[in-house]
Amino acid sequence: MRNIKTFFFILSITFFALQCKDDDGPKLPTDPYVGCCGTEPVEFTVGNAKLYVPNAFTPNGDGTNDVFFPFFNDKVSKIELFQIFSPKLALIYLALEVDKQNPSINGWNGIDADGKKYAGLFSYHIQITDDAGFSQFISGSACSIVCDTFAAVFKTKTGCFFPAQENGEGGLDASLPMLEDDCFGQ
Ligand SMILES: [Ca+2]
Repeated sequence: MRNIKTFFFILSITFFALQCKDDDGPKLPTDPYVGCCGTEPVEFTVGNAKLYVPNAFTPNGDGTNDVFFPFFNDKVSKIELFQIFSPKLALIYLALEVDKQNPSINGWNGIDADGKKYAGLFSYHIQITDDAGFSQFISGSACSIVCDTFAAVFKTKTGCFFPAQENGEGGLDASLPMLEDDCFGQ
């Protein structure tokens, strides 16, 4: 009997201790950049068309990497349904068509559907048609980086490719500088 009482006493103490541990102190905010800069491709081929879609951008209005949009070569005839979704598949941004001459005007500026700055992982879907009429959807994921304290993780992350690293022909030139040292902190 005594042993059973002792057992339940220890059990209740353990349960209480675990509960205390759970409520112990303020919760740290979650890193919004988990999953950024993965192994997914940033270059695509659709028939004759070639595209580069960066997987990171920094919409802080400093004139560098501020807008998210696809880069492409001169074999693209049409870019339609440029869609941005949250990880929970909520539509954040939609452009029915991307202007071929000036694609950045239809790009996404990092503001979500509620008018707030969006930080972290998102997915995109884009319909491309090449100059022979071949049409295909491409999709992938990328990250919006607001230049806060969490952005320091990008100082050491590898595999992040920014708009500034486009090669001028719808491809990536990873040797080009990303031009983002200020955003990631000193
Ligand atoms: Ca920027």
